[in-house]
Amino acid sequence: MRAGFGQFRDATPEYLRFAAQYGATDVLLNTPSLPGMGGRWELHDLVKLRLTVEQYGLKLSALENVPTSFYDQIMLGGPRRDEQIENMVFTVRNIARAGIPIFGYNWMPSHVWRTTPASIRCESIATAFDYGQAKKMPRTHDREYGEEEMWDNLEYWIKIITPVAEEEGIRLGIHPCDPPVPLLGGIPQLLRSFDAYKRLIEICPSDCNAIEFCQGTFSEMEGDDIYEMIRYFGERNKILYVHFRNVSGQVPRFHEEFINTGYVDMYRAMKIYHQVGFDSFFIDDHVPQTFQDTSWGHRGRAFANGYIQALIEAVTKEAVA
Ligand SMILES: [Mn+2]
Repeated sequence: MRAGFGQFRDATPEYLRFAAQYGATDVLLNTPSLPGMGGRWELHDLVKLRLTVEQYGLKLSALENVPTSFYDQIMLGGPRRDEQIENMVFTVRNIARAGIPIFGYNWMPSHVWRTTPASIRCESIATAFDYGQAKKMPRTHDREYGEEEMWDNLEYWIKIITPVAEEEGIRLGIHPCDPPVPLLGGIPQLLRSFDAYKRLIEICPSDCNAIEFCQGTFSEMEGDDIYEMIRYFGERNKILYVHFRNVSGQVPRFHEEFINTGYVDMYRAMKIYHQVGFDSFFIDDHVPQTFQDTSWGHRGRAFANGYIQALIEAVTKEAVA
């Protein structure tokens, strides 16, 4: 188990030096700003990304997300779906051939939603969500979409892309819909529960049809047990990597928290990853904003990453002792 940094777009010397200085081994880039002409990424641009990261002694272990415009019609079943599928197959093959072993993406045509932020410990600012407020927001697309048509679109895609991933030796995983509520802006938040993820992995029983395990979002799922979900998906080798962050509670209302002050016992969680033989990396995902921190959150992330490193050390040494 390893600690990584991620959630920055570009492989700049500043971010990479920061990650290396704080002892990370793995790096994840989120929606790197590559020339996406024609809605797809080229092999040479992806190879260049990996080589840049490796110059700092780090491993480019995953790419997270492509621009939503690359595959919105795949999610919604629009008229350009097949063209987008062709381009996405091209991109996924290129990510694999560039030597990047994991591609994580999401199934949220209208992205992550939050409502008014919360002031937490000593005026730190954390993002928050209140379903009551969000329900008043207007539709984000042309019409309201149905739950089952969204499942049909997802199944159609998974059945096409999984064999491609197997052929190329790349693992794909989907981030849960955040916040995990039934509907936002007229779009079903399909992957919002333990049951929904069981259904997803059963579409194609393959190591290449897996999960970008945002523990933060899984912890937000109403009525579901986070420890049980880590164990269930961990034992089945479905967890590609982990967004290791904490929240105050579950939907319909929650705010984000410091890594060690949310409702989830992170030590207990880390022990389960270790017990099930999880062998990949953790990143902080996002952190509360504190005094004089940068917008990316260098201070907050250094704290969270150090906490992750300490937990990994603790559970690993305990198991040996
Ligand atoms: Mn996440």
